[in-house]
This record gives sequence, C-alpha cells and structure tokens, in this order.
Amino acid sequence: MDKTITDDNITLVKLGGAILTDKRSTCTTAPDSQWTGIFEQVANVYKHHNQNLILIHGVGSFGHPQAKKYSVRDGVAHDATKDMRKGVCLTHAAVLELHSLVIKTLIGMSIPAVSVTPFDHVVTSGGIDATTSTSFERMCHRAHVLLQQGYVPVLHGDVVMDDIQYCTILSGDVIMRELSKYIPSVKRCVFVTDVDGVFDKDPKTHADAELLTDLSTAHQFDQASSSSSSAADVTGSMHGKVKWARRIVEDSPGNKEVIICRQGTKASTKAMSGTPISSSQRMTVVK
Ligand code: IP8
Repeated sequence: MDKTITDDNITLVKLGGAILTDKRSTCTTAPDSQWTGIFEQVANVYKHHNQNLILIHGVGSFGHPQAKKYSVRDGVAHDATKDMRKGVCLTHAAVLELHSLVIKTLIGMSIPAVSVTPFDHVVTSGGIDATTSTSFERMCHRAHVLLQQGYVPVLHGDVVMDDIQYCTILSGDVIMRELSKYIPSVKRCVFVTDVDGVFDKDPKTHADAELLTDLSTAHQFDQASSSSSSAADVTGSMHGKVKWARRIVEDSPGNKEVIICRQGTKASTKAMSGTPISSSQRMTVVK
C-alpha cells in the first residue's frame, strides 16, 4: 500500500450510483461481475499509474428511494407532515450500508481506502444551491489531509443537516465540485457512469442519440428528449452531473478537465489514469 503522495496528479473520480447498484429496486447492488469489474479497474489505475485518487460514489438504490419517500431533499421546506427524522435515519443508514461495501471491496484489493462521511462534516443553509463553499470546507480538508497521508479518501452522496430546512440531500456530483474548488491542484474530474458520456438525446430510449464528445458549458439541451428515468433519483441523474460538471469548468476556466465516461471501457481507464485525452475516445469532455 506504499505510494509517494504529492499534490500533483490528483484525480477525482465519481463512481455513479447507476453502476454500483440496481436502481430498479431498493438496497440492491449491481451484479457481482459488474461490481468487481468496477473496483478492479480503479485498483489497476491506482497501482499502475501515478495518480493520487479521491473517490466519491453515488448511492443509487441505497438512498434515493428512501430520500424520495420522505422528501428529504426539501426537508421541512415543503412537507412538514412527513417524519423527517425517520427519513434522515433511513436514508443515512442505506447510504452507509453501500459505503461500507465499497470500502471493504477496495481494501480487499489492497487500496488504502478510508471513509469521509459528509453527514459528519457538512451542514447546509437552505438547500444546496443557497449554501456557500464554506460549509463544505471541513469535509474537503479532511479528504485532502488523508490523501496527503497516503490514503485514498472515499466520499459519497449523503443526507446532511440543514440549518434552515432541517435536512437536505448532498449529491456526490456536488462533492466533486467542492473538492475541485478546495484543492486547486486537481487537474481532472472524472464521472464514471453507465453510458459513454452526454448524448444529444437519452441513449437508453433514442437509438439515434449522438454522443457529444466536446460539451461546451453554453450548450443548451432539449429538455423533453434528453432525460428519462423511471427509477427514484432525487439529484437529477445525467442533468445533475452536467450541471455540476459545468460549474467545475466555470470555477476555473481552462484549468481542469471534466470527463464523463462509461465504466469498464478503455476511455474510463484513460480518463482515471491521467493519460492525455485524444478526440477518438468515446467520452464527453466538458469545456
Ligand atoms: O447518488 C445522492 O447522491 P448521488 C445521495 O451522488 C442520496 O446523487 C442520499 C440520495
């Protein structure tokens, strides 16, 4: 588990909930072969490339269904009749169940993975969009220090307490943005998901959907055709990813590469390993 850690070559990788879990049911992981394949790919990148990784994972069916049922994202702002405390407990418990499996799998592959749980570090003020980066500093600092000590910090989407609306949902996509702001030397942020990148239409329902290999932050989507998900998802699925990917680029124009790619592909290995990206890769680079 020895590795020299410097602040160069830090890559942030978010493993989406759609690849780690079966989003059609509740608290169900992806099939074993897919699960193992995802972490073997990460482990190979960690062991064979000079990258210092901070991992973030989405929660899929371990958190979204519970958060949806109790309207945890809106807290008491919209539904004072729901038992918010129960919603917080059930959502956090489900998230931690998945998180524990992730950590154990990584350690089993000799990756020095340690947990940084947002619930313990972040308190928002009036939901995510109204909250300033100051609220995320403790969490980001903790992850950065652990990285410098030679660990692979692992964060995850979570429920967090909110000092105005009682609670809200913090997506791993937002965590990616906050970490990249807090650690200016981060050069690359990679969203690993179940599609090759961002398409002009939803590729799961439109056979003629085209991959957008370069996505400008100014690109306008056709809302009607670019989203579809029957599964519970309280953080916006691909739209959420694109929103926060754009913010990462806009925070630091020209300084960070933001890539959206599919798990298990050559493209995602290149993206995670810091290899220069060529235009022939099947992925989306947000610019
Ligand atoms: O799956 C959502 O995180 P994400 C967190 O990264 C919860 O969007 C608890 C729904």
